[in-house]
Amino acid sequence: MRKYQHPSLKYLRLETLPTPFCAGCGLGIIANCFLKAVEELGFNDLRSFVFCSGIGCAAWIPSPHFKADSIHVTHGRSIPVAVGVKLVRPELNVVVFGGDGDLAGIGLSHLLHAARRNIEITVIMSNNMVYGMTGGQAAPTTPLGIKTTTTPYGNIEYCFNLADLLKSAGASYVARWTTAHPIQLKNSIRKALKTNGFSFIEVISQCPTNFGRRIGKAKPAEMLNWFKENSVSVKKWREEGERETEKFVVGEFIERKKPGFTQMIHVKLGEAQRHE
Ligand SMILES: Cc1ncc(C[n+]2csc(CCOP(=O)(O)OP(=O)(O)O)c2C)c(N)n1
Ligand code: SF4
Ligand SMILES: [Mg+2]
Repeated sequence: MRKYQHPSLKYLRLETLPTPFCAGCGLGIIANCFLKAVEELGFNDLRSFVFCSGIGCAAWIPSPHFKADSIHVTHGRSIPVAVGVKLVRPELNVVVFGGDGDLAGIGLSHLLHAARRNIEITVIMSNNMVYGMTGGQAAPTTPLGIKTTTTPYGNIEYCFNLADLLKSAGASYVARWTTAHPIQLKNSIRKALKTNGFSFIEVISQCPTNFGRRIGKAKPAEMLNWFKENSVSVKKWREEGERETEKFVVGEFIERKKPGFTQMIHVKLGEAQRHE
């Protein structure tokens, strides 16, 4: 009898497993959803992909685990590298994985400008609401009032609504889900990979070690229940006037067709050559 092999295993460098993620971390769910989406889209391997990531736990999703070309760069700088790769090799699927600190803290301006240019790359951001790797410091995504190592009496800063911000910046596709919505997340990743422009998916994800423990939800399941019970659809949120809310607003924020940056640059290059 043939031994059952999980379909995603063919995309992984088995010698790099297990991953360094803590038990119950949401990053495994994100990786799993991504590989399931890739499989459903009919890719038998990851040869047509290039993955870029910066620093932080989330940045470890593709590198070194995915059997693909991947670039692990300095903190916050994954997007410029991804943009460079896409400009030189537009036929490749360029995907960035990163954390909220990496992409929305130190790397925020790169993220916004990539969305504004609508460059044809996919960015998947794990939002665990803290700097997980360095011990759970507050990030620009930490909700108001939450206790972290750097906000022991509760955070007094408002956090970004990143999905909304990326929509305003000009991205072609923007969605937000939590790790308690794996089917919706997988379907969004499929859409993002097929988007002919900038696609951004924010995934609210559990960091039981450096976040959950400090907010009284040390068990991963408690965090997943928190996400599930406190999610509201973007449709309902809009109907209710887009008010500031403590809920997790989930769904697709925008899906629109407009030319991407590499497409436009190649048109302009052609025009310039004809005028020489
Ligand atoms: C230039 C620079 N500044 C600070 C750090 C320290 N540092 C490493 S990871 C990290 C934050 C990671 O948080 P996030 O991107 O949210 O990823 P997570 O670990 O939460 O998945 C920081 C500040 C660094 N490596 N380089
Ligand atoms: S510190 Fe948090 S984000 Fe990092 S691997 Fe552990 S649980 Fe996951
Ligand atoms: Mg983080």
